[in-house]
Amino acid sequence: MSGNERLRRRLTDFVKAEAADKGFDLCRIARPDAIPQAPARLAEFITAGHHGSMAWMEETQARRADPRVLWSEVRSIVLFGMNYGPDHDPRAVLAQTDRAAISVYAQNRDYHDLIKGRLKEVATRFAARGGADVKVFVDTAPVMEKPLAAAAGLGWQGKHTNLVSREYGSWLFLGSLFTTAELIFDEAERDHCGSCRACLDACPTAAFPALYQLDARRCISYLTIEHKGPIDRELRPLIGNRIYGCDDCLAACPWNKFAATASEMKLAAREDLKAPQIADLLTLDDPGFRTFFSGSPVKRIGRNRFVRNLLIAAGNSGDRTLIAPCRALADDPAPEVRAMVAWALSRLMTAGEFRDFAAGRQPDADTDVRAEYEAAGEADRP
Ligand code: B12
Ligand code: SF4
Ligand code: SF4
Repeated sequence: MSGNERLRRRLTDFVKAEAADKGFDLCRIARPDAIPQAPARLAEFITAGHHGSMAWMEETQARRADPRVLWSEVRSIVLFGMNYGPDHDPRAVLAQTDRAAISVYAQNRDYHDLIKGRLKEVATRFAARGGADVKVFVDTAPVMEKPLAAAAGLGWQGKHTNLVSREYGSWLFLGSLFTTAELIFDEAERDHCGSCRACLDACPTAAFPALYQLDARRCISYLTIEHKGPIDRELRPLIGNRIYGCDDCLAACPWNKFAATASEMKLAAREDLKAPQIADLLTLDDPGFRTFFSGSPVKRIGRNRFVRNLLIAAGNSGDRTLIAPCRALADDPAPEVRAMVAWALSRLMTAGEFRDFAAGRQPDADTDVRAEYEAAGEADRP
């Protein structure tokens, strides 16, 4: 073994040991040129409009598609996985229509802060040891984390497009460390989906136009978290009580049976976020929302979009006790809230009750809200 190879081996062992020490469950290394199909597939996704209103995907396309465009000096990419396996079946809450379903990843503190913090610790020690430059990324940077993680062998991209691991199933957060150091590359993982299509069949909104492809515009995760405008009327009933993200395709994967519960205590679910009452959450004003979701990723969408999502869940609940808390929001300052009050009440009230309620109101100043009242009044109901 040459001196150069010995150094590569030492640095590779060092970064993997540091990763384990900082609580990462998986750590493997990819070449910067390891994802040759990614640029064309990303281009296809964007050309088809599957990114919806996430304009940042389009703006960062060149850098995202190729790590060497993001940082020309990168020589090795270290991929990290942290298991966030739940200790309960996240689908159980979907049958409790008076409750709100928050996706597993958002049931405790924001994973971005946790993982970024740990990655920075690894990066600092690695840079001091190897004298190389480093950059760390989690989620928000223009890095295609899933194909890179698959190339490094953390798992494979399942038909639901997420990375699946033989040890942790679908429940892995990803992060990366780019470095100018030459490390020893790992082998890619092969696809273990076989003829299974459980994730595709589990999707409530039929968001997969083809195997291994997602149309984000139909995905509940996109609709409840990323999408700011009104949600299509025909998609609203399919959202059920999912108010922040969705886990259905992940939870359906048979590889989860090998998954362990998250060992990182900071990723364990907050009890009060496992199945909160819709009625309670509807009463949150802006300060109340910020306090309740302090440190949580849910805070990111702001109180108005959050209440918009809750009103859709209320409208889907069939629970007439939610009429009063929905009515209480009819004059909310946020038009997206007032608009969804119209939709929710039109679903919870009888046609006569809704007609009387709507007739007793001044026409709304906002055109979208007026349109909701008109559409709701015309809906075919008892
Ligand atoms: C944009 C985004 C979203 C969007 C779009 C999702 C998507 N699938 O693209 C929305 C808002 C919908 C979303 C939702 C979710 N997200 Co998200 N998201 C991202 C983000 C920022 C970029 C993903 C991206 O580049 N998409 C562009 C598409 C083109 O790339 P792709 O998904 O890799 O698509 C590949 C396949 O389509 C494949 N392909 C295409 N054709 C074919 C054909 C064959 C034969 C094969 C084999 C493959 C193949 O090639 C493409 C390129 O590699 C990443 C973080 C990051 N920086 O990478 C997190 C990330 C993917 N999200 C994550 C999570 C956890 C979620 C949710 C589970 C959250 C939730 N519970 O609500 C859902 C899951 C929904 C789903 N089924 O994908 C995790 C996934 C972890 C993992 N184990 O994979 C990531 C990696 C964040 C992180 N750091 O942990 N997300
Ligand atoms: S997260 Fe939910 S809505 Fe999105 S693709 Fe998966 S099952 Fe479908
Ligand atoms: S549910 Fe089946 S098809 Fe989907 S990712 Fe898991 S193994 Fe692959």
